Amino acid sequence: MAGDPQADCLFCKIVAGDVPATIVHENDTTVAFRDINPQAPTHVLVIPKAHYPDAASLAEQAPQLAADVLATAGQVAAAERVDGTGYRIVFNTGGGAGQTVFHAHAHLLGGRGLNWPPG
Ligand code: DGP
Repeated sequence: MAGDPQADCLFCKIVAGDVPATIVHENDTTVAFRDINPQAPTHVLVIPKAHYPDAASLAEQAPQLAADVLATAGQVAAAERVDGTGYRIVFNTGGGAGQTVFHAHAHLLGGRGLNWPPG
């Protein structure tokens, strides 16, 4: 069923506590943890606890949960004190765009200058 945990999903394992992560924020529906390969001084991944393979399917099938992910990202940005200088929220969607983990996640990037367009 949509949203159910997937046994072979790394981020479902982080949600379950079966894979360790540096969690910076958690609520009933979302978890935020530091990226293992940070691309900025603040690089936090914000995920829904439920499994959806990408941002588009999340928004289509669970729009309130997509909103929760964005709200959590904003709260983490404030807690990390990058809200004043600006930050970026990125959803890589599809392998051609660099998505490697197929559990929807927002990259929250901040703490340095961010170029546009992104690479
Ligand atoms: P993407 O390439 O957009 O699918 O982003 C996946 C991100 O997940 C990537 O920046 C690296 C991060 N990542 C991969 N494995 C782990 C892990 O085991 N722990 C943590 N904290 N991050 C991971």
